[in-house]
Amino acid sequence: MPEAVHVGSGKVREIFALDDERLLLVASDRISVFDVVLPTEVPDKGRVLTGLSGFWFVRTRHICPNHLLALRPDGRSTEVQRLEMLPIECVVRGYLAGSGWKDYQRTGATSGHVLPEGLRESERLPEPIFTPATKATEGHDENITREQAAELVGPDVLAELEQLSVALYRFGADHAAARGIILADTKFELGFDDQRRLVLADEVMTPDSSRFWPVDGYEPGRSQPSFDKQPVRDYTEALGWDKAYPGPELPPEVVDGTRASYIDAFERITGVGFDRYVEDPAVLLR
Ligand code: Q0Z
Repeated sequence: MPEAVHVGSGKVREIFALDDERLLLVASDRISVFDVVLPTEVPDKGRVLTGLSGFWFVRTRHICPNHLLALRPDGRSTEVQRLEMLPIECVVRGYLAGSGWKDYQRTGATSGHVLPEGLRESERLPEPIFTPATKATEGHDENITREQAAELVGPDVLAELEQLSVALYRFGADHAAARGIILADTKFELGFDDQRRLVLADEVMTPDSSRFWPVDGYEPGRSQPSFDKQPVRDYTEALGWDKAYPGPELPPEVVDGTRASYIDAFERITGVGFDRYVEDPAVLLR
């Protein structure tokens, strides 16, 4: 793409500059599991993630403006408004999992939210909580207290981020629950536009930025299977892989099962057939 300058890579996405005001985000079909990108791709995964983000961007405009300018006909790339990104991740948790569960077991709290006693792993929280995290360039994001977050963005911006993030999560979790998917937690990234307004950016409520669990079989007291990546986790664990680079190749039946799970999540949440989306991605934005 000669008109675009590559400016960054994530584990599974690439970012290009189109001009001073616009970026191009491209979602590949790469998949990471236990933080390692595997050598085998899952066809259409990038389209699923791009379509889901686009769906949420259009449907959450009443809560918060966002960076989306255009969804490209390939279904896996978006043109977005270039922002001054904030240095924190806006995590919202409706259920107790991952680092939130670890913090709670150690201290009874996470990011300064003191939680009721006796909660079990994966249990639904009385109310969704905002648990900001730092952005690690290498390795894992680290949960921070609201005092630390306020030092990074200022108390007024932090209060606004919390209110927006919780409102976005409630909207997404309610929508997903009605379609058989628990949105256990999710991570938002926001930035300032040229008028210092807060704008929602990056990817939104996708399986790569969130925990999606099937409602069927949900049971607190244990970790929950991932809606999308469980076939890959099960296969790689059964191999006895040590979760270090490089990861194993995936056999075709694991690739097919994983692809089907991503497409199932896409179709449940958007209500649009995936084949229709591939034909004309703009169907999602209507
Ligand atoms: C997002 C990332 C990706 C690698 C920068 N609208 C924006 N304005 C300015 N910066 C960004 C955005 Cl979305 C921005 N990232 C995360 C995305 C590949 C890293 F696709 N980095």
